Amino acid sequence: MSDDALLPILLVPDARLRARARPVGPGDADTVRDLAPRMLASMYAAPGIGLAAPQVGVGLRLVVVDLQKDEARDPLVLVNPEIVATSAEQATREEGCLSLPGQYAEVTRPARVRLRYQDLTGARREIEAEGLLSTCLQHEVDHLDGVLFVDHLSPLKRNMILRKLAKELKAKARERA
Ligand code: GNR
Ligand code: NI
Repeated sequence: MSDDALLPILLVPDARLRARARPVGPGDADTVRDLAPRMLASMYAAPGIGLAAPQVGVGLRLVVVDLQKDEARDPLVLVNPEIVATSAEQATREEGCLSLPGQYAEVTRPARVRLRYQDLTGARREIEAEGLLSTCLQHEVDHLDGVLFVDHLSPLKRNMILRKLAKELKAKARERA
């Protein structure tokens, strides 16, 4: 199937965002070849700088990322990404998530990460990231484990954000009715 339609992005509290995704295997080659470009298109349309397969209802360890600096596209597709090393140094950055639209909070994570993954051809690759790319990659790998950026906050801040989101989504649903 080769359908260019955008993939709907699941919103909290969809249970599929809380499930652990399974590794991509040799039998998933067709699925991944079809899904990766559609995930990229959906990410660009949102717009966002990253998207994990569970956010579009697919429980596979597949992530797309593009920081889109200077409007030049530089898509990165990561199959079975794994964080293999993190810096002791931490960094705090404001995060948002397409599955929690309109919600933002400062999250502290390791400043730098080394990530192992496979590209679309199945070749093993490794990258080291810092800055926004480091934050984004950690945020995406979290999604594969059913973890959201609000899980890194205090229960008080997390609940404030979740309640605010629920209220805003309810108001939006009412507007549409
Ligand atoms: O578009 C996104 N921006 C962003 C900003 C700071 C930290 C992480 C991100 S990822 C997010 C898209 C998304 O929800 N990916 O899962
Ligand atoms: Ni996200």
